Amino acid sequence: MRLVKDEYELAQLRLAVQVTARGFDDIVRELPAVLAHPRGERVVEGVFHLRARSDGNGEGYDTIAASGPHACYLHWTRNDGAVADGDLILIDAGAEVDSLYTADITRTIPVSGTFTDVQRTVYETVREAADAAFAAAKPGVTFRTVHETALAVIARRTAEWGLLPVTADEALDADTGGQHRRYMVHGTSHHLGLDVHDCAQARREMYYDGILEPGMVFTIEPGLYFQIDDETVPAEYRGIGVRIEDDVLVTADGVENLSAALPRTADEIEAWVAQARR
Ligand SMILES: [Mn+2]
Repeated sequence: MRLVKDEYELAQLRLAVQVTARGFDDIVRELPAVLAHPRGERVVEGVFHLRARSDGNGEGYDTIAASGPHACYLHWTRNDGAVADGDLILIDAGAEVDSLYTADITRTIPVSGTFTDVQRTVYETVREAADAAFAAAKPGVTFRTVHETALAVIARRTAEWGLLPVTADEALDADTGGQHRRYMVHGTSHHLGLDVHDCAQARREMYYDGILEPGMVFTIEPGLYFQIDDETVPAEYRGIGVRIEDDVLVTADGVENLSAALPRTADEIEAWVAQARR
C-alpha cells in the first residue's frame, strides 16, 4: 500500500520538499559563516536543523555535510570538518513535516562560487547520469532500469576518461563487469515517504524488480566519488565527491521532479551562490 502514494501523501511530500528547499537556501546564504568557522560542516548542519525544526518536525535523517574529500565517504554525518575555500561541499539533507513524511535531497556546491574545470566535468557527468535516469523513469519499466540507465552513463564517461581497465561495454557486462562501480558505490534510487528509505522491507519483486506505477515517489541520486588516495585516477580527480539527488513522482507518462525548484545544473548552482552573496 505504501509504494503508491495517495493525494494526501503527495501533498505532504511536496511540503517536505518545500521546507527542505528553504533549508538549502539558508545554507547557501550562510556560506560566509560556514567558511569562517573551523567546523563549518557543523554550521551547515545547524543551519539546516533550524529550518527543519522551525518549519517542519525536524530532519528526516541525519544531515550529511561533507566538504572536500569527506564527500567521498558514503554517509559522512560526523560533520566535524572545516569547509575550505575551493571545496565542493556535498549536502544531503531532508526535512520531515509534522505528518512525518520526509524529503531527501542532495546538492553539491562549490563553496567559493565557481567550479574548477575538473569539478565541473565530474558534476555535469553526474547530472547527465541523473538526466538519463529521469528520462528512463516511467510507468511500465522496472525500478532497476532507472539505476542501470544512470550507471551506463557513469561507465561510458569513466571509460572515456581512461579510468577503467576495460571498455565501457565490458564494464557493463553483468558477469565480468562493474569496474565503474568503484566510483559510484551506491544505488541510484530508493522509495521515499514516511521513511527516508520507504518500503525498504518490500520483497525484491515489488521493489528492485518491481514495475513503476503512477503515484510512486523515489529519489534519483547518482554520484561519482574519487577517494583522496585513489591512485587509479589522475591526481586532479582525487578528493572530489559529487552527488545530485532529486525526489520524483511517477506520472502517467514519465516523472515529475518534485525538487525542481532547487538549482541543479552547474550554471544554476554557481548563480545560486552568487545571488546569495549579493
Ligand atoms: Mn537518498
